Amino acid sequence: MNHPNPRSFGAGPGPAPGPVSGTAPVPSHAQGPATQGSAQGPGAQGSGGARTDGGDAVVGALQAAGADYIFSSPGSEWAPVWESLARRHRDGLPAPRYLDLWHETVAVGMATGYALVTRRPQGVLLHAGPGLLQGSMAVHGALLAGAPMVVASSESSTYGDGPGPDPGGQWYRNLSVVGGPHGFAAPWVKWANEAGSISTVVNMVTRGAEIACRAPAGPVYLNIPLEVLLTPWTEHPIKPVAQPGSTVSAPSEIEAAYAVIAGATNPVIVTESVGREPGGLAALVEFADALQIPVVEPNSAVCTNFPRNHPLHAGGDLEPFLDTADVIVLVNCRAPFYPPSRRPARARIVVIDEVPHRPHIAYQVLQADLYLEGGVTATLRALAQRARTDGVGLSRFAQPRREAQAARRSADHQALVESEQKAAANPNTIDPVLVAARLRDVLADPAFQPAQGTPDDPVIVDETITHSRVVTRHLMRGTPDSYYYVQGGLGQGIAVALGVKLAARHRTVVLTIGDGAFLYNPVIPSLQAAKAHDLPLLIIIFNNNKYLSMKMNHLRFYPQGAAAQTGEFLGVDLSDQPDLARFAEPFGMHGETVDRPDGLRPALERALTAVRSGTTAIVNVRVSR
Ligand SMILES: Cc1ncc(C[n+]2csc(CCOP(=O)(O)OP(=O)(O)O)c2C)c(N)n1
Ligand SMILES: [Mg+2]
Repeated sequence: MNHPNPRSFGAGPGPAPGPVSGTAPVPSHAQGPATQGSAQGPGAQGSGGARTDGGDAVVGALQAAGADYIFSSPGSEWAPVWESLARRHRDGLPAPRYLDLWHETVAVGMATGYALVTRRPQGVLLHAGPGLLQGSMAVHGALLAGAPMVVASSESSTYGDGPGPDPGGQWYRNLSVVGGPHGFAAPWVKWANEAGSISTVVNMVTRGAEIACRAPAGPVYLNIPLEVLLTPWTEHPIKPVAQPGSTVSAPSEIEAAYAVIAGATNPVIVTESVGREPGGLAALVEFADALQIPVVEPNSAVCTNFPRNHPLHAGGDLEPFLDTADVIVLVNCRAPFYPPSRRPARARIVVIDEVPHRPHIAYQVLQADLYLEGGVTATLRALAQRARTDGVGLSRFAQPRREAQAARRSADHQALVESEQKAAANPNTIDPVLVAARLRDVLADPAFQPAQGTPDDPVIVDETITHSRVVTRHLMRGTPDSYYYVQGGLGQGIAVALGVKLAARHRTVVLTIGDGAFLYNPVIPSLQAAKAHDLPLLIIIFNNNKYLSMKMNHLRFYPQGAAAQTGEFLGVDLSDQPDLARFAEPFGMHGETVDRPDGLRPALERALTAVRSGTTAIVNVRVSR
């Protein structure tokens, strides 16, 4: 059924696709929804497989790429996909599961959360240029988070002026964008292109999925014109996409790096995202243990990388090490120094990262002396193995290092306990530290564990701003995939948490979020998705009634300015917000607002009980700062 399509890649409308065999021409200026010729109907048998169309090719290609889900925020171009899915469901044929979602941020954010946990590329269908624009902030977030997905939407190639099916006048009048949506998607995805012909659509989807899951993983975008989706296609088996191969560092490179690291007196490891790699957290533990090197997980960490309770965890601040360390090992650490030119006084810098230079980062300074660019998990294991066979070089340093780290940890633990005691001392207002500490305790309390099965291993998805350090310090644990900081712009947190829950239904998923961030979320479509797809979340709002970060930023630039003198801080006030817990009501969810410390723990217990019984709970905590 393939027919020549002379259109070039790129922007211009070009000639219309050639005649579609067996398809009666339809009026080209009709403005209604797309009309399909009868021969394009599903299930019409050709000589080979079923005669379907481009929609089915997309579904088949996503299936072959291993997508478990298609997350969609609908548009008129997707009728061919819906038709394919309806046919596959009717005929008992395989297909990715399809979720209709009510907002682009929800579709993309859920794909992000799901891909973060599974590390597999998913399909996301949005509507034309406008739907892609609406979802673009979340797509950018997926790029920063390293979440693989194939995002697709359409453009028209005929605008109704072709002999083929009529796309509908909205494409001509409202939807078209000069250069095509792939033109404006390009800077915030890994790869953007147009699948301009039915002949290439399957391989374009495959190629997109394969690119998406290569390091650094991220979203790709494909413009699949509506006319391509409506073009007849003879179903044929699509080869399943193979798993990516692995990259490894040469033994000589490992040896050179090992010599530098093992020869150091005062080394430190820094990581932001080793936990994103399959087996990365365990491999880092193995490596750090083997060489007794402390691990700093800076505040820019995006996921769980190293157990917080491990004796070698050295907190979230690299600064104390910067001028004393003689070797700094950066493991998946895209932006270790700030300002970027802040040079460690004397350390040699070993970078372990499969792709150290993230193409999406505009400015990046690693100050490397040595690179190990093989797969990170394998590299860390090889270094640990090398250390175990060595022993001699290490023994003279191990003891003093261990002692220094033990002293650091004990001081840090003391400070943590004191900050929680201080937070608990005020009987009238709720300090944010108290929220994180109580939440941690309730989540760990055996009385609130699931009735049967394995003990819970909660996942924290964090979209707080000024409270994010409190969350990581007092709440983050360190089992694999148990913490994610929402990347990019505000407003995706609920969706990302839903995607995480979709991939980890047996774990409690907690969203910690500021009041401002909550208000940026598409709350109604997000809660609808939670309900419709049975994805109960525990949502904890750190509500300080303002955009505190904006005020802090203002004061940083103008400490004695007019705003500081008069108290007129613009861009800060959220005092006329409604009671955010009440958004739960129309969905039959659990919601409560807490403003006194003694009410906190019982409220968290009730909320967790609701979540364990399958209902999303929103706890709106009025915090003192
Ligand atoms: C989409 C988007 N718009 C605007 C911002 C800028 N911004 C960063 S933090 C912030 C305020 C967040 O308020 P809240 O969640 O209440 O946290 P708080 O500052 O009070 O800790 C804003 C508006 C952003 N990050 N993303
Ligand atoms: Mg706030």
